[in-house]
Amino acid sequence: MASEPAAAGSARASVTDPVTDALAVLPGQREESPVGFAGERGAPGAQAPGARGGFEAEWRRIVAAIGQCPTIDLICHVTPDGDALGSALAAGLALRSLGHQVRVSFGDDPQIIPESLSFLPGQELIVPAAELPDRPELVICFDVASQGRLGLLREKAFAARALVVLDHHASNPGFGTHRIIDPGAPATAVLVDELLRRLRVPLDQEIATCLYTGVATDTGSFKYAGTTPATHELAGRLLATGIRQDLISRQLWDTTSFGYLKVLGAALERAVYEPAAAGGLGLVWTWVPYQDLVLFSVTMEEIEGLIDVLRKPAEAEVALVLKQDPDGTLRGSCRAKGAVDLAAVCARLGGGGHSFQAGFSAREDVPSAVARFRDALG
Ligand SMILES: [Mn+2]
Repeated sequence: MASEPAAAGSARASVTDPVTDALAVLPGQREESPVGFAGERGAPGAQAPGARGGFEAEWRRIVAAIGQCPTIDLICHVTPDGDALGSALAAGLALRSLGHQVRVSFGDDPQIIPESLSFLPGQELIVPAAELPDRPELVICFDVASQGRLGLLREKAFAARALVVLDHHASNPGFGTHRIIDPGAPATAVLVDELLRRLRVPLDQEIATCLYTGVATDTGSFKYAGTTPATHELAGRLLATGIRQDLISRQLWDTTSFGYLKVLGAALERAVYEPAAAGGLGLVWTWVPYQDLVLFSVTMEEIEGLIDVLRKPAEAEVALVLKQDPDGTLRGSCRAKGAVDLAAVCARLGGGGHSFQAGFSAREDVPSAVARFRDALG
């Protein structure tokens, strides 16, 4: 069902030469005057810092803080996904174009950029966590749902003169000196788009590629419930720069190694269906032993998408995959279809996330971890 690149390319032949490697930067058309904000805000559940007016005042504080700082550090959460890294890089490229000195970083050592995100522009801005100063001027963090997700950069972020938090996780406890935490936004990249409009930075292909990756990642390619007319309006503006969303999508979702197929096969073979779990709504779970990853030369990030296969059965409301780290720690990823709030379930297990998509980690054997998850489901 994936569209062929030639066909998709020819549909936009006036903008992009289909033969060109579309992920490379082309001299793009620029939107000269960013126009009125279409309004992601006000979605049900949107809270702190309150009504639209609260966001407005906070946005002004943030824009003012940015204007006063020649050097800005942009950080995203550890083990970054497309929304985290795409948001930080888009902001980095934009702020660089305004003449700021920018560094992009995240608190892992070593820093591993998932292969599926290797096409993201602006990676020359990324520096190791150790290269950030101990007391930065201004830190903006993207998609960081809790202080712990800052990893090695936690201390430096809190030592900054100003710490701006742009996030869309409902579970975010609220930290930093400036913050926009908007659960009504389907991706942090949506908030970056608004920041760029307020800074009057036009979208170019590099920035659009980063933002598109963020929005597409967190909306499951515009499939999840958080996707709104405004999300599609944003996607339209991003595509209008001439980016090749067909190649971005293939890279994000439709490219794996052969080894991944073998790990997936073994995980599916191991899958268990528990009809009585989640109050009779049903649970499908499986696990991936670390030795499978070694055997088939597959990385932990390559199996991120495994949960999306496991959540397909109509019989179960909830799906869970436990992935074993080299040290034996189990990382649980779970998905629900709307009847169970997994943010609350995983909070009981010391984790967090969104209502339909959340995670936790456990230092125990697989049966114990599954039993605790089953109990947390109620
Ligand atoms: Mn996100």
